[in-house]
This record gives sequence, C-alpha cells and structure tokens, in this order.
Amino acid sequence: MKQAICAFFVVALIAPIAMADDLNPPSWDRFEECTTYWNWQFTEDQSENAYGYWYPDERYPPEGGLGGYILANSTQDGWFEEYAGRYGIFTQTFGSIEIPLPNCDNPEMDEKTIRVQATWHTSGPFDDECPVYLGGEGCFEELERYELGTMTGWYYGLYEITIDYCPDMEWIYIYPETDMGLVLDQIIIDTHCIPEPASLSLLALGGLALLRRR
Ligand SMILES: [Ca+2]
Repeated sequence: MKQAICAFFVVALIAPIAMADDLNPPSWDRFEECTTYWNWQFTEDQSENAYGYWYPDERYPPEGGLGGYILANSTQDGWFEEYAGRYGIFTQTFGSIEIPLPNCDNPEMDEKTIRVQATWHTSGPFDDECPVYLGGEGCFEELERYELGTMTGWYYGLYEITIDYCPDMEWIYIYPETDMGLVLDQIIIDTHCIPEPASLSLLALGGLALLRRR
C-alpha cells in the first residue's frame, strides 16, 4: 500500500511536466510511418555539450540519422532549473537557434507538414515578423500566439508549414526579436509526410460531396 501511495505521488509529480504545453498535438498519429516527433522540455542542463548541442527529452523514431538536436549559439547558452514559475529553461543571450532534423527518406512521399509548438518568456521574446523559419523555404505560418495565464510573461506559439516535397532532412531556425536573446521553456516539433497533396484529396472529397447532393 505504501508503495502504491508513493507511486501515485511520483506519477502526480511527473505528469504535469510530461504534459507540459503540448496544447495542439497534430491531427496525424505521432508514431506512424514517415512521421517524426521531437520534444524538448529542457529538464536537464546540456550547456556543457560539445558543439552546443541540446538533445530532446523525447523523440520518434527513438534513434538513427544525423541531427535531431538544437544547435545553440556557441557558448552563449545557459539553463535554469526554475525561471518565473516554470521549470527547465533554456536561455541564449543573443541570436537564433538552429534545429537540424533527420526525417523520412521516402521518394514516394511528396508533401510534408511541419508543426512547431513553443513556450517562451518575454525576457527572451520571439520575433514578430518571422519567429520560425524553414531553411530554403520561408516562414512558418503563426497559427496561435497568446500568454499562458495572466501577467505570467510566458507565451505559447503554434507554427506550421507545408511544402510540396519530402526532404530527408530539414533545418528549422527560431529567431528572437532583434538584439534580444531566447528564454525557452519548451519546443515540440512534429513532421509528417504523405503520398499525395492534401489539396487533391480535399478536391476529391469535395467532388464526392457534390455528387452526393445531387
Ligand atoms: Ca521546461
């Protein structure tokens, strides 16, 4: 019984951290073929890693391929166990971070959607114009940005981009406001390749709907 009670409290303590701010999980299954999932909660200080690499707390597939880390800006990165009421905080005093992600290498897939969820503090705010950028492609669309709670200083953002091919690797950049650093509580990235453009599927569905109405 005592063990059961202990187990309950351990789960109760861990669960809120594990859940974090995964407020908008993707519509696709995270663990199916040609999806990837990367979750940085920054639960441990990794500022001493070689090359400024910060590895995710969770990832799918669990291993394989080069990349799958946040590339911090040389030695200007740091970590707080607690900052403004949140736990496990990555900080960088200036500049962007880069995230190279290995991905599904399947030439039969010809459309990819990438979704980024992030939580940051106003003392290291995101850029207003283009906070999340896909190398060689352009800005992600900002679908949501709002403060978590009242006057907490913590903001949540949801970003998405769809491209009409499926590269086996992509580089994602996250930009702070000019001359400001980054203060991050979490980053969650999901990628998903599909074999035909969603727009064609939607057209086909639309056509079916029209036929049914007749
Ligand atoms: Ca955190």
